[in-house]
Amino acid sequence: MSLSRPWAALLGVLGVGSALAVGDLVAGLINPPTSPFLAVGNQFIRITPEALKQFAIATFGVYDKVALLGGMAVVIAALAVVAGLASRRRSGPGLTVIVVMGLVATLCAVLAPTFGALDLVPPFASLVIGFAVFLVLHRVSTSSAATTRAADDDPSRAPEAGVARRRAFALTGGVLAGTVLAGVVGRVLGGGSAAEASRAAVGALPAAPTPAPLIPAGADFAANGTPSFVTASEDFYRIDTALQLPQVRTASWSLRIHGMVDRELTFTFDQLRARRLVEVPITMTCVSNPVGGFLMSTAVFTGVPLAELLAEAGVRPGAQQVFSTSVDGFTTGTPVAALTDGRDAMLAIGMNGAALPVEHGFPVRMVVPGLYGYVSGCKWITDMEVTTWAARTPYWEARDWAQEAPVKTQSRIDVPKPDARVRAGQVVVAGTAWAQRTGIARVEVRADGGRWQAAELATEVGVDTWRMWRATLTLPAGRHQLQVRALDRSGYLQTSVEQVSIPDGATGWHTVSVTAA
Ligand SMILES: Nc1nc2c(c(=O)[nH]1)N[C@H]1C(S)=C(S)[C@@H](COP(=O)(O)O)O[C@H]1N2
Ligand SMILES: [Mo]
Repeated sequence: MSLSRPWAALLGVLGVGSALAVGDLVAGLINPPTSPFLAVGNQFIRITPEALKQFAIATFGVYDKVALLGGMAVVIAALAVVAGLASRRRSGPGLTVIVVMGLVATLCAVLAPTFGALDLVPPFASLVIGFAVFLVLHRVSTSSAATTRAADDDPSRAPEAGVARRRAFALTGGVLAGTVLAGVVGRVLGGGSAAEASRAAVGALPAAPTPAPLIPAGADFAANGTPSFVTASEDFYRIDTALQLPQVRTASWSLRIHGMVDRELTFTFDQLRARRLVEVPITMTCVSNPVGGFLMSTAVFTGVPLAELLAEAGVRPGAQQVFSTSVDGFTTGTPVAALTDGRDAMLAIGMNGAALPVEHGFPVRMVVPGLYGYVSGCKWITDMEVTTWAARTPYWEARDWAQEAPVKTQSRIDVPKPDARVRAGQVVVAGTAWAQRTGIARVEVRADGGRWQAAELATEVGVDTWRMWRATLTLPAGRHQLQVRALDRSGYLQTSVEQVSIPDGATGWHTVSVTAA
């Protein structure tokens, strides 16, 4: 007996929906990131070609992940409706779609870099529940439709048809309610307060014996419109490949340092915290930061010097990179030289005086001044392998980004904003410049390709942090093009050659058009 179209579509949605909800619930109970929905999304991110990724970031910006999850939900819902509509007579087509989806989710689970056997449980539960729900609802519904049809011909069977119909409605309603409940509980369990609770328990950090120098009052020109010298942790930029924030508790966290070392070392969180800590203001920059962009921030990081840990482990001759792995499977490759040349490379446990925020890598991340984040800023770090470049290829290097990625000397105009209207005459122009490891020597601005004029520099905090600048330009009424360039202490003048971010960081002079009136 054939089901009505809306009813068949509803069964398709319930079959697939119950599978997803149960998958989330089971994952929530054992390991939230293994939710089949997220596992598929994460696999999608890993295999997306670089060009599509850049397009998604350009189009959706920080909402790229919301867009991905929303797009997936739409595609899955459409498939579910089609599966239901194709099953108006027999359950075969719908069951096939559910099995294929279950197998795809299982495959994505297996392909995850963090895969463990237990991760098979959520997709398996999804498959079994989705299959059973669809099969049973389909049976009950088709038999109800058949008795209703029979009652049309033989009115004496009307009570029987009524019972069958009520049974089908009750069961379907029950499944709907169960699906919503499982989905909500799964979301709550997976939402992750585990790390927040652990972070709260860490409480205040021990006072670092070498506290960060107090940031001098003249370190920024925030009053003129530049960012504040230290970025509030909530405003610190963020780059994550994972769809969901890893939830790590200090109690179950450990770090292993191994590979080309004399002694393999393992640390618990308490052991790290008990070591000599340093507190250093460091500017972090993303290689994807376009000229004039804002994918950079500055914080005072508290942590354990990496040079000390590596000296204890004893790095063997021939080692080239420290290949770090996050609990979410993300990897970075940092040149050994950058970790041992005296700069403030550290395993950070604190940021701006508090324990590391969950979104910035709680409980421990790597921070290396002077290198872009993708080769140095491994968050939720759990493993460091001292090795060669040939032996291991880190996450972004496998996607055509450069192996060596020192932060390039750059500068940016923060005010006036692009296309701003300013009052003709004396106009204050202010912004940010950076030349990590060497420091900024001079910043110059000009209008309309005219004479370069030296800007006033804010008080220097260190060579590994950004430096604010300001200048006053005379702009007659009309449209003007403002430009900035930096000269660093090595004598390098910021290039005017325009280059995009990939493979090793954007270059060019930041140019802003304004109208004076
Ligand atoms: N586990 C993990 N660590 C990571 C990343 C990531 O996606 N996952 N992104 C890297 C990149 S590209 C940058 S620029 C920095 C950004 O650090 P933030 O999010 O704290 O600003 O983290 C790095 N560490
Ligand atoms: Mo980045």
